[in-house]
Amino acid sequence: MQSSSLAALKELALHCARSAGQLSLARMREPFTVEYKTSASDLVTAVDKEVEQHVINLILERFPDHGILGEERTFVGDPGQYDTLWVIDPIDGTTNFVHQQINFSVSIAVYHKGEGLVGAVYDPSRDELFYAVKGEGAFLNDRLLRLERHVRLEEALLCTSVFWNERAEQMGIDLIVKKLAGKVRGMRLLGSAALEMAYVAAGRLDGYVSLSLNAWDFGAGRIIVEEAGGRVTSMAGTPLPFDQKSSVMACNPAFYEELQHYLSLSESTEKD
Ligand code: 2AM
Ligand code: CA
Ligand code: CA
Ligand code: CA
Repeated sequence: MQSSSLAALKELALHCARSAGQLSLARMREPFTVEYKTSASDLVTAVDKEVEQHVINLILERFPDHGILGEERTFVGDPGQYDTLWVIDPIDGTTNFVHQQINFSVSIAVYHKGEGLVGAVYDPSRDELFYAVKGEGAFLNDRLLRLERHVRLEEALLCTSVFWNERAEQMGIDLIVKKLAGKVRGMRLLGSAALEMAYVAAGRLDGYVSLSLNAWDFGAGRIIVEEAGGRVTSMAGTPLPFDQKSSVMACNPAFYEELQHYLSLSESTEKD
């Protein structure tokens, strides 16, 4: 991948993130339909689908030979067949979009043969764009993000997304919420995994843990956290996969080993 094309990918990814965020803000002010996907706690709106289609159109206009893996599956084609794959979540935090009208984001990542090149997470309600380019660092708007502060686990502010369903206990929710919460300074739940990972890169949170996420949830956040100097793996310490759900931990490097050791205790449990 030549640097000129990396610059073109960055430019388009940032444009897509901003444009999608503006579209979701505009649509939020009008009535929109809300449907249940699998249950009353798993929502999708007409805006999720419209924004995903909008981003796909922007990408294919410029790069017709690229593939797209999006949560709403608006792209026709097998994402596994493309060297360059855009991994997108048009609205991450749909429940927040519907209920709070804040704390949601657009997540856009570009991968080439499995390597993360560009990640962008845009929070339109605060006009905050978190992004990173492989080897060029991570940024919040124009500010460089570096995780330089040494944080001990006891001093850490952690964030998690847990699913409050009947399978939560089986998936290890007790380990994360009851036991881990007792070891750290504080726990938060914001409801947008992409934004929570971006906040780890920005030092607003020291770590993020989830029992089960898809590639579109963590695709951009992983690149941004790593470029800021953080660590991102599954709770077992393995690289994150594209083709199946995975647990995710993203954190300040200072306590990565300690947190990973702690979380690996629940990694053998069944995933959603
Ligand atoms: P979404 O809003 O794009 O669906 C909420 O805690 C976070 O988890 C959000 O990032 C949300 O993404 C994601 N999420 C919601 N339901 C999920 C599920 N059943 N499995 C995995 N991730 C989910
Ligand atoms: Ca969803
Ligand atoms: Ca999501
Ligand atoms: Ca989504």
